[in-house]
Formats: sequence, structure tokens, C-alpha cells
Amino acid sequence: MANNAPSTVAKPERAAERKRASAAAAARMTTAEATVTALIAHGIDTVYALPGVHNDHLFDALHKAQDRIRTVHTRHEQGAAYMALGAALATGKPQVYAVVPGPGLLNSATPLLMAHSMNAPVLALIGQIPQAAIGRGFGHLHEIRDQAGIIARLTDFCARIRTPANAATLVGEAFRAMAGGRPGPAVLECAIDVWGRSAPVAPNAPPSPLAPPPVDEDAVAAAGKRLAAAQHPLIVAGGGAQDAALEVSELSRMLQAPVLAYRRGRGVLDSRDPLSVTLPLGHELWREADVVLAVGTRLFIPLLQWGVDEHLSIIRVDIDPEEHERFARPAAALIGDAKPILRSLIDALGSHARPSRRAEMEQRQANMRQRLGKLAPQIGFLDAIRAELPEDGIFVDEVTQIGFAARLLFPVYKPHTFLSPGYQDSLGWGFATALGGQYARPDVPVLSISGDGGFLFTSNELATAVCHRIPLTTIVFNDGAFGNVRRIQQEHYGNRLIASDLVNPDFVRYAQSFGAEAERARNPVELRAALKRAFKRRDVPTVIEVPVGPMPSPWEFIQMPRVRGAIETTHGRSRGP
Ligand SMILES: Cc1ncc(C[n+]2csc(CCOP(=O)(O)OP(=O)(O)O)c2C)c(N)n1
Ligand SMILES: [Mg+2]
Repeated sequence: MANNAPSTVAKPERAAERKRASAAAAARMTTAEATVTALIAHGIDTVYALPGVHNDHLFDALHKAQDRIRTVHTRHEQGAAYMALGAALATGKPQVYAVVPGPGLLNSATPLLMAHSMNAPVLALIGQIPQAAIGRGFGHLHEIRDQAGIIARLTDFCARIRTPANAATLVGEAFRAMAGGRPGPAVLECAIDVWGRSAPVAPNAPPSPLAPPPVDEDAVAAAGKRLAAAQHPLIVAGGGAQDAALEVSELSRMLQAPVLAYRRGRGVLDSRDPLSVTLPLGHELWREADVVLAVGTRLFIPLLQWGVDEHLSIIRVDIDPEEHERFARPAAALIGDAKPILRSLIDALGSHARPSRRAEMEQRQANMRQRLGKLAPQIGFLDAIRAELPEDGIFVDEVTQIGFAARLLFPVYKPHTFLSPGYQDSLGWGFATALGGQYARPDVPVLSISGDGGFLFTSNELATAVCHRIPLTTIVFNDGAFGNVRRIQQEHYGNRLIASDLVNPDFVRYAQSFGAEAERARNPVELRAALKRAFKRRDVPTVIEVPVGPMPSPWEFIQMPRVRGAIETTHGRSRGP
């Protein structure tokens, strides 16, 4: 319209005209409706949630917008937040959960903590007591002292919505915060008496995402020279490399550099490539390396456990400027998004090529497989899983014997298909997280593995799985114990067993009582057949119980000795393992 305005119209008149037009376009909305409208504008199609009086207006707004946004209600706030986390990890896109204040927030605190430590874009909508009463200690329903202060310890972004117009702006800011720089969770609070207030809200286009930081081409060129001159280059890939898998693979091929990945970095380089290694072979290669390219990883294990010396130079790629020097100063710090930085690095290396290391690496992989053969019971089950889980199927790891082994030797073929809990390693995260992953990715099978200990942390969400027809497949490896704890007590504490034996339900009947499909598989062959059946079901969850005995310890392959000189960290000299 403005383009057609006669050029003779004076500026103030045009401004008044625009104001009138936008007032006419502004619809009267409640704060809750404005929030839901803004979520939809940011591409959100699901809210994982558990209701309560503080958020009644929000749920009413969700009801009115049902054709554009789905509400998946869970049986515990922990489940809602884990589902949002799983959906974020499985899709790489922001996800939302909504809960009441105080107990609701605290019940969701562990997944929120994990979203922070895993850089996952999870937006939490948390209720609040009446606006005017906040901070006054009256003892309102669900009141908690300094809720915003508690949240500020868990996430980098927290704001309180105060008006309908403010809702759209703050939703926009929260999405920017989740995506900009190091990704992570964000929280929006809203008071019980603010959700329902209404006012005209002008349509608000989502703010454009922050421009990625520019690539420092000089630093990249210098890093390229260093890598080109390296005799024994090694790439270490972390969770921050998942979206740069193509570039990591290309660099690995050019440099014939092995790619070490553990947990969050698995799948960046296809496990079928002999240059793709996990911890134990990575430990050998770290000892030999002269230049390491670390992409989106804290390098926690190599730097703190394996050590560095003056013969090793480290080039770090990380979007978080603080990460580069946390443990020790690297030879080069490339700050920014891994994908464009690695693309520039590939360009800087030009036609660099090296003789193939295929034969050498195949031999080393074969030797390592022989050593890892000690974990035969775990390998048998993992082989059965790999044989049935399609290439793009998603494996959700847990803090259990099969999980520890999977981190070391489960073949992962594609990025974002191995979801592992990161440094929190919070027992019981798996089932509800996988449920969210499966809900958000109905196009691929998602497999959750749990021990009998971890499964009961969130197995109540079987009700959610049945209610929302989520076809997740779950394997429960039942050894009647917190097996990891029990083995440590046996091996290191003179077999003085305490608090590690478990009394379990019959997991098959338990799952069936929720309306899930369930069966028992006693060995890898039976497991394979059960998985084949499970992956065919697309509207009901399946639980497969696998009774197991004690399993051999994986720890010699995870906690390995120092292989390079003592390291000066920014926090003083680190201790040996
Ligand atoms: C939140 C949390 N609490 C406690 C632990 C400590 N922990 C690590 S493994 C484990 C036992 C796991 O038992 P189970 O799930 O049955 O797996 P298993 O070792 O028997 O295979 C415990 C209690 C943890 N990692 N996270
Ligand atoms: Mg167990």
C-alpha cells in the first residue's frame, strides 16, 4: 500500500496512516493466545505439557489453536520436558514444553539441566503465582522462592511475559537465544493473572535469526597449513559437529585423518569408514597425533585423562568463545559455526590428498574388535539391534551396560541417529526422551534401550505412549540390579553390596497393562525376531524385556591412562585418572 501513496503526502501523515492501519490489523488477544500465535509463527507444531490452574488460559489457547498446534500431555512434568528434549535432539529444531510453577518447574529441572549441557533448543513455558505477589512470600499455591533465580542457574535465557503484546516479543527473543551462538534451552515465565489479560496485539513477524559470526579466513588458512603439514592428524568430533558431518567426512578423506567420536559425536563419520573410531582406538591415535582438529567437542576425556605435550598442537572449532581455553590454550581457536568454518578449511586445503590409510586402519580396527570381544554379551545384543534398526533409525542410549558398550562399538551410520545423554549421564533419561524423539519423527523407528533401573524412572509415560499412539520400541535389559553400581561394589568394595539389588515388576505384564505390546526375548536371536515385529507396528508402543546376567565391565575401554605429558590447565595441573 505504502508504495502507491502519492509522493506529495507529508511524512507525519504517512506515519499516522501506518499506525491506523496496524491498529486495524491488531487483533484482541489474551497473553496466552498471543504466546500460542507466536509459537506457531516460529514453526512450533507441538507443546509437551502437563496442565494446572496457573496455566488454564494457556491450555484454553492451545485448545482454540488445535488445528495448528498439538498438545501432548504426559503423566509427570519430567516426561513432558524429556519428550521436548528428545524431539529437539531428533529433529534439530526447537521444541516447547509447558508446566506449572514450583513443583512443576522442579519436576522438569533434570531435563532442563540436560538440555543446557547438550545444547538443545528447548523452550519451557513455566507458570507463576499472581504477578503482584511474586517475591512476597505469601505462600500462594506452588509458590517457590525466587523462581527466576532458580531458572537462571539452569538456562541462559529467562524472561517473564507481562502483557499480550510483550508475549510475541519475548517468544521471538527466546527463539533467538536458543539458536544464536551456543544453542540451548530458554524459559518464559507468566503469572496466573497475566495469561488471561487481553489487549490488541499487532501481527508480529518472527525476527530474522542472528547472522552467523563471520569466518576468520586468515585463521582458517593458518590452521589449514598446520593440518597439511601434519604427519599424524586426528579429528575429534563432538555433538557440535553433527550438522557438519559432510565437511568432517570430506576433511577426514583429504587428510586421511581418523575421526574420534564418543557418545554425542557418534554418527558424524559413518562407522563403516575404517577412519571412524571410538574411545579405545582413539586413545592409541591420540598418543601418536601431532595435530588434532577438534570440532564441537569439549575434549574432556583427551585433555583431562589422556594428556597433551609440546609435540601436539590442537586446532579447535567451537561457536562458544569460552570453550576454546577452558582446559588449555589451543594452537588455533576458530570461533563460529562448524559447517562454514570446515568448508573454508576444505577450500584452504585445496587439492590436498594423501595415500590411503585403509589397509592400516582396517587392521587396527580388527585388532581393536578382538580386544573389545571381551564384551561379548553386550555385542551379541547390539548386533541384533543393528541388524534390525534401519540405517536412519534412531538409537537412544541410556546409562546401562548395553549403553556403555553401544557408545564404544554400536555402528552408527548417520548424524543425529545416536542420541546419547552427554556429560550429565542422567539415569532414566532414555525412555521419555526417546518417546519425544519418536513422536517428532514418526517417519523412522526409534529404539530406546534401558536397564531395569533406568526404565522405571519414566516408565509411567507408557500411558502417554499408548494415549498418543507413539510407536516407540523399548528394550529393557533386566539384571535385577543397578548392575553398574553392584559390579563396582563387587570389584572395588569387597563385595559389600548395598542399595544395588532391585525388585522389579513383570515388565511384560506391566507394559501390557498400559495397553502396550510386550514380549520377552531371552537371547539375541529372539531379540532380533521381536524387534522385527516391533518396528512393523506404527501406532502402538512395544516393550521387549530381555533378562540378562551380570555383564563384563567396559570401564577399561572408557577410563584409560594418561599417554602424553602432564597438562597445565587453566585450573592448575590436572590429576591423572
Ligand atoms: C540420575 C542418576 N542417578 C544415579 C546415577 C548412578 N548410576 C549410574 S548407572 C546406575 C545403575 C543403572 O542400573 P540399570 O538401569 O539397571 O542398568 P544396569 O547397570 O543394571 O545395566 C546408577 C544408579 C546416574 N547415572 N544418574
Ligand atoms: Mg539393571
